[in-house]
Amino acid sequence: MVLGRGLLGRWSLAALGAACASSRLGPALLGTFLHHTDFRKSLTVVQGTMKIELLPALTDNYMYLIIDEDTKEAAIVDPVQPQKVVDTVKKHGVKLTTVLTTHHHWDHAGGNEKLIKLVPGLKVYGGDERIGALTHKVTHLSTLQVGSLNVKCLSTPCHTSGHICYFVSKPGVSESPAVFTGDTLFVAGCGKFYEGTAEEMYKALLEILGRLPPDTKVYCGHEYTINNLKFARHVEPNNMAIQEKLAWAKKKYGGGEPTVPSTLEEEFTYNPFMRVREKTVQQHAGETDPVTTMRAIRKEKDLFKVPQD
Ligand SMILES: N[C@@H](CCC(=O)N[C@@H](CS)C(=O)NCC(=O)O)C(=O)O
Ligand SMILES: [Zn+2]
Repeated sequence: MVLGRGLLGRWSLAALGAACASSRLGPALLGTFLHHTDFRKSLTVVQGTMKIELLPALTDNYMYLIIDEDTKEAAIVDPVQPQKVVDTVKKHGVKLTTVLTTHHHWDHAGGNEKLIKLVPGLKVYGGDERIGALTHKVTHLSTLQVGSLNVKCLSTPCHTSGHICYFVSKPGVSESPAVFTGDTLFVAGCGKFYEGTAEEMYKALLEILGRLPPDTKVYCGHEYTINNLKFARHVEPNNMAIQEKLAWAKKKYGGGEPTVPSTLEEEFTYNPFMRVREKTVQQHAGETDPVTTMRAIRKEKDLFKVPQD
């Protein structure tokens, strides 16, 4: 069972990587991938009166249903598999009003058009004209409401030029907030620089996301944690936080469970792209400046052969 999942995972990850930025190849591959999701369990995280259901999609994507328990209003992040979203909304008996799209790639935005047909009247937010069914274009620090929850849009261009992260909080409570980071920040990694620069990713990770409250829970666009941690270990072989998180992530993934969410505080301990100001990471890159270190380790990860341990 576990072996089967591993083999399928490796085969399909490579295919999805090739398809990621291509909107034409995406739908053709979609059908092939659907059954792989069966191995991956969903998970509900309760953060005060905000409830977040993680919905595995395709091979390694996540969709997130955000529920405001006070008003029973809900939003969905990156609904690439619309029928699964509709079924989950029904299960919870909530009213879906909002789509939050992180970026235009098909594995994130490719379900928008079908979803608005299934649920007419939805508001579709995003930061890029290339996003299907977009009704509300947002920019940096735009705000919106989902019931009594506040959503703040954070512009983080680099993976794509119109990428938006969504910071969700409940006013007047001490519960941790949440940030939906799409393909900007992953657990222990970051997105490829398809449409941006190392300067932009530095700003996104260290100056925008990195300055949110440290207990903010991080909900990212893909389950890439194990591969990311193997690269992190290559960059910092003596960092114990990486070794511990990798052992934990292997156990979780082996049981079909998500390794999401993390917290920003945790990311600063094991994510090499969040640690470009650290001497150990700079020394590995042979650099002395955080931005050139960011550029060097991203280039290195693009070519990194993940060990099969
Ligand atoms: N290398 C990815 C494969 C697919 C890929 O290239 N994904 C895009 C997003 S759709 C990306 O930005 N990946 C980040 C990375 O490879 O570090 C993996 O870790 O399995
Ligand atoms: Zn993606």
